[in-house]
Amino acid sequence: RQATGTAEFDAIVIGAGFSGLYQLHLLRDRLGLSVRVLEQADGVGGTWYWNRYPGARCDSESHSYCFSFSEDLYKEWEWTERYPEQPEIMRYLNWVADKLDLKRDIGFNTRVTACRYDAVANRWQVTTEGGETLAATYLITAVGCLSTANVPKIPGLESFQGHWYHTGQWPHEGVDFSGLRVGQIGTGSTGIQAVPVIAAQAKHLTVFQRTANYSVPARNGPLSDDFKAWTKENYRTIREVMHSTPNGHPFVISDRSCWDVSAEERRTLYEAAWEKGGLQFRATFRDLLIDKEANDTAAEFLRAKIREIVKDPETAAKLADIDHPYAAKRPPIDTEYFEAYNRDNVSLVDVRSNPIERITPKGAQLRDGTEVELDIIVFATGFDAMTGPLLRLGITGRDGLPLSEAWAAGPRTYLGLQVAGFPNMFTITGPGSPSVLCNMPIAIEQHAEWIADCIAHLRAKGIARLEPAPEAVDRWVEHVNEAAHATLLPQAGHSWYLGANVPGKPRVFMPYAGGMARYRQICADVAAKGYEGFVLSD
Ligand code: NA7
Repeated sequence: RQATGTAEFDAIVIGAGFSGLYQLHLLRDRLGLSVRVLEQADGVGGTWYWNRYPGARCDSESHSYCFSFSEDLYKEWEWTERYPEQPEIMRYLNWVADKLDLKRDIGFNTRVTACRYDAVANRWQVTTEGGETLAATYLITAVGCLSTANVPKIPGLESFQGHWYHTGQWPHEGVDFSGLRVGQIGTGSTGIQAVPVIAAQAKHLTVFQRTANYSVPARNGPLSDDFKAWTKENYRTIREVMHSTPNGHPFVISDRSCWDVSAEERRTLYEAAWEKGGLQFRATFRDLLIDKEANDTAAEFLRAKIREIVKDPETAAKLADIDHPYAAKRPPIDTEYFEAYNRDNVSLVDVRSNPIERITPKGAQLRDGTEVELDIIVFATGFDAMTGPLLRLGITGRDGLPLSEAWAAGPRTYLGLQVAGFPNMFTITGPGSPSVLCNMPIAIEQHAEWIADCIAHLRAKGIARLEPAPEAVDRWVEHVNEAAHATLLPQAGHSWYLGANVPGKPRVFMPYAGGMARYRQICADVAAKGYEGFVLSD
């Protein structure tokens, strides 16, 4: 700490979720840098610290939703279920943080309000809500992609006499729904997890659906001792698979085309995938995400399942009225989601045809004049994804350029890792990276390792600053666009991949859809060519 009161470090990392924890470990314990992590919560966990809503569980399988950089760490932890539940992930991340002795370098309850690049000193000046000032050569944002809650501005919400909650800002003490009339807005991955759990407790649950969604059963359950032993014995193979597939999951996407088999065989394969459950459903054929007609066969199979499960034909029709290709939006997986609509205490309102016009003191007023009386409103309405968490950090780069201005027409990065005009700032899982289309820890490990290697290079060579050349950013943005348009993903016009869920947000397809394995290779090549596309200066 200097006389000015500014605490000086080599690197400042913002966020203490999976990304921030691993980045701290790499920079501090492998490179020997002085590092400070700033975290607004009072504990580690990031996304999992905040998302404590009923049914909160990861869609990646537990043996893949963890760090795999250390064989010892991987083998020492024991998961209990096929998919880890929020409290178990929190236990895991706290265990990792303690094991690697990370907490002593994390400032908790510390919200960053501004990050300013000082070109003369070549330092990032960071200010916190509590009035602290810190400075470092390297600024690394580890703020996650889905951490800025999107609460729709429905008129009258302030007049509501009941309680309302967003799933991503859930009270730590939980919410007791017993005997209460609950309204849930949103049927994305989160909403689909929450419905059956809330329905089991509430007096009545009304689900307000704007966009119907596919879902495949998760088939969650306790892990057998045999499986646990198998994951440990096969650590290397599992890691190799996760590193070689486009989505970082521990399963292989079939190299079979949907058209290689007869309609009957196709049905048998879909049926087997449905029984097996989980995200693997989309791996049934290699062309499901690139060939619309191939996708239609999966989509129709899944719609038929909804009609089969849901007894009331009118409700089934609303749930199956899905307007986008399967997996063009993030495909949810569930535990008894569609089954929940067979309960007497669950009803579905299609708010596309009959929107909520306003929230009244007593509930939700629909366009057709109906007032649905509610005691609690649950907003499962998602996030200002990818750019939201970065833009709220108050970042200004070279020549006082605010990030919000640099990205006024949508995010522009090189490799999702750096922004032109923001020297020595690195964005883990930034827009333009494949992270949200990938099993997250696999993407995070690659980003954090690449950043650590890059910083090691700069220090070894005595290079003061690194930032992308504008032409490299142009080329990457174009490549991200091409990669998206080679798939069906942009066809889901209302997805958060496009920023379409937040009114006024520029519509840019943000994630890199070219696959994690390909991306890993591109990043490695860039580094091997002396950080091609970056400007390195003294
Ligand atoms: P998502 O996937 O963005 O889903 C949000 C849901 O909320 C979706 O059904 C939206 O409908 C709906 N929504 C949003 N705003 C409104 C308004 N104003 N009125 C009615 N309905 C609305 O977020 P999740 O939290 O479920 O999942 C985020 C990620 O977490 C997920 O992808 C996984 O990676 C884990 P829409 O589709 O926009 O019409």
